[in-house]
Amino acid sequence: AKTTPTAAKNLLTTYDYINPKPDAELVRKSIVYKLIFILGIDPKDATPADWLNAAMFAARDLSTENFLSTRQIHEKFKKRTVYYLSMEFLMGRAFTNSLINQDLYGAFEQAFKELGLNLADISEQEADPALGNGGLGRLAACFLDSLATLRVPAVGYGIRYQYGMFKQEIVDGKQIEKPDLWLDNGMAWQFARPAKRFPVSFGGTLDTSHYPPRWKPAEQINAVAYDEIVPAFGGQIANPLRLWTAHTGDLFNLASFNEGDYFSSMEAQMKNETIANVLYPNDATAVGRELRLKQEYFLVSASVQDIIARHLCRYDSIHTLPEDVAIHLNDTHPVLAIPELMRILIDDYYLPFDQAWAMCQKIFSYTNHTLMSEALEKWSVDMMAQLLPRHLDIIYKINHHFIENVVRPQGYDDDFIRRVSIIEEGEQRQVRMAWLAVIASHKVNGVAKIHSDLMVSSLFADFAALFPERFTNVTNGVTPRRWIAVANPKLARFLDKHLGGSGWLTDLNQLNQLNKLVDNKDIQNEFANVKHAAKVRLAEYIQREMNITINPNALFDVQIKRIHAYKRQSMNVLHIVHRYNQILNNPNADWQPRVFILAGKAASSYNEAKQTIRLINDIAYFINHDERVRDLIKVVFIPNYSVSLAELIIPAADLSEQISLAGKEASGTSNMKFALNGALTIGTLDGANVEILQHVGAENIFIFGNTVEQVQTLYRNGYNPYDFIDNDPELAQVVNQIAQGAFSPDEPHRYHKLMHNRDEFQRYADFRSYVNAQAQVDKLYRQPEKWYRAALVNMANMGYFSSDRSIEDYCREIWRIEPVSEQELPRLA
Ligand code: H53
Repeated sequence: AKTTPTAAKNLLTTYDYINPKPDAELVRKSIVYKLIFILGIDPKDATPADWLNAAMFAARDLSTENFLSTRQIHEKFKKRTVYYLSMEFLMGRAFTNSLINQDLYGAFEQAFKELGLNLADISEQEADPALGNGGLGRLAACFLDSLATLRVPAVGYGIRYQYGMFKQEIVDGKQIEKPDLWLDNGMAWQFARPAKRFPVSFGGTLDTSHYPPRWKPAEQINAVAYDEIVPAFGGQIANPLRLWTAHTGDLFNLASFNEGDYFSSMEAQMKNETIANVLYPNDATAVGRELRLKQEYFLVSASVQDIIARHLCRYDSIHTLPEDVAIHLNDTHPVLAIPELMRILIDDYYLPFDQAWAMCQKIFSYTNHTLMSEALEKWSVDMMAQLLPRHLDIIYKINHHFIENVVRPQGYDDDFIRRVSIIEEGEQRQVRMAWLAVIASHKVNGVAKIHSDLMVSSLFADFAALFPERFTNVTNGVTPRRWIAVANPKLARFLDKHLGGSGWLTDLNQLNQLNKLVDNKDIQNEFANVKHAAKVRLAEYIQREMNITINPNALFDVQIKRIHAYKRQSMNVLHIVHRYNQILNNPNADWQPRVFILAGKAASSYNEAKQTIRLINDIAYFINHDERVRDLIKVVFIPNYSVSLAELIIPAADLSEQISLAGKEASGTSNMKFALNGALTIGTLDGANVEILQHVGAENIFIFGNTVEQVQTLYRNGYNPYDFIDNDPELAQVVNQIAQGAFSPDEPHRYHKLMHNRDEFQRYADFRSYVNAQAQVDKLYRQPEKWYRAALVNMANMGYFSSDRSIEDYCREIWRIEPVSEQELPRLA
């Protein structure tokens, strides 16, 4: 039972205890105090990492009151809350972001100066928590920033993986995966909550002789919470990101230990701790392994139990849950939350099935992030029966209810029923998680217009016939706090100056005002200087870390994202080699120097992606060492792509490569970050590129390649890559060079398969149009006035792509959530 001393109770119900903004002196004292009394380190002996930890504790103190009072406001006004469930959160470093969001950067900078240290260097010590793979995880992080900034009552739920995304090293051109020990230096930013723990059960048997059936699980482990503060920009509000870790201390078998059997004393403990151990390194591909299923259930079981506990603190009945709670499913990964909530409502609260189901349909909503069949999660019925027998039983009941009460009454035939059934029949029966998500949710959204349209016309066409009103679009967005203020401070100052203050940071449509300045030569030059400074900063990094010299006056052509065949990094390579050939053929022509920068990780089991990385590195080595090329081409593959590397690279880009095959990239989000930082896009009519084109105008973007319709026609007619290779001698030359070992003389056939596969993603069909678009890029870059004008137009029209707009859409159309109002905010003393 909780006991709250009266004095403390008063403290938490009045708001006058909120700190005034500290000055540099107070900050300095606080940092030194933390160093001595929290970390137990003598300032004389402190390393930069120690100073960082001390400063993070000091900064955390300054958001903790906001964090606690935000919770109080939500309780006091019974604010309907959205719970965002995601297997991935790619938060990036927390420290600088929190200082900027709380307007404390200046005070900390000054405090460190007085200590004889440099804030920027200290910030570099922070580990970048890579608890995600790519776009989906980073989107979740941008959304948390916007949710807090817009004062939306929201909690993120995820897993606190011991090992995040692996650390990528490049050895002899090949990707090597090393463990990422992000917790090694401590994690000052998170509060451990040892008292917040929920049991999570697995396996065992289901006794159906009772109603409700009794699940007798075979194992149980505890999920324990860690809370990370997500501070709003502009202070006052801070929301939690709650990350679960597996606690297995009670599984330690003291009896066997005492008998000297050390290994078996720890066996159960070790087996179960693996649950929160490591993130599966697959992006947009399903894995289908038992441990992954366990992880997914671990996340949702702990989160749903916590959500119900929070609800019952405010209301004395479970029946009000749908008024109080919205649960959002970030892709199918957390879809087991549906049968888990059903189980609790039926088995623990004795609700009838129909009533529990009606509640679920009000509570859940689901975002689909991909149409690619290999990414759609399906779990074998056998595996589920083993691991989660009660949940499988509930899924059968949901399916039965859906088919008998929804589908059949509308007169659909057996073939249709087979297609929409949650259970896929076949040699191995499987549970289709996306189907379950659609059937249980009141809203299902795609992440860009073209993707949402395709979702309704292809993947979910049958469901769209059943419930058309359920489907909607929310185009993705990115937070300008991280992607301008943190990543590109010089650009932020430029915008402050020309937009009359920093209002754009929370109202990105203000960038519109730049439209009237785009022809101003001084402003173009000023922006060109901002860009140049970012390019110098990146060039220094590449020199220092990779010992490669690049020229900051060259055009920086950048493709950074997960390595995946559909994203077509290998088509980028075709263009590089083609350009190399052209330069050798015609060395005295007036070539535009270019630096090709690529970065990204390949899933450990994805051979083609790993080969692509090796090819890029082989080509980089070969071309960078060919003296005939001089400085006209440089190729750099920067290892270990991460959020913090993106913060360094994106501001420095002139050209943003968004070249996926049309219809395959659901949205993309780096496309938005680049344009926001004044890079021009070369891209296909895919994902959010289509909307970027609409916003910036066709003169300010390089669009090429086949449309979705053309791609589908090619597939339908039996796509043959040689139709394109054989008809384009320059393409044939490039393909043959790579396939026959021009860049891998030690192993001539290394890339034969990569070049001569069935070209599933139609690189060869789009090659010529890509090369032509690249020629247009060179031409425009040679006219700096036109280029920087176009860059400014891009920035000016990016307002729509703020994640604040996305979150406003979700709140209005999907979650029906109201932010904390001005009146509900505590008054500052
Ligand atoms: O989600 C991004 C999209 C992007 C899409 C990506 C994604 C993942 O990162 C992981 C799994 C998945 O199904 C999709 O590939 O196009 O921008 C955020 O919506």
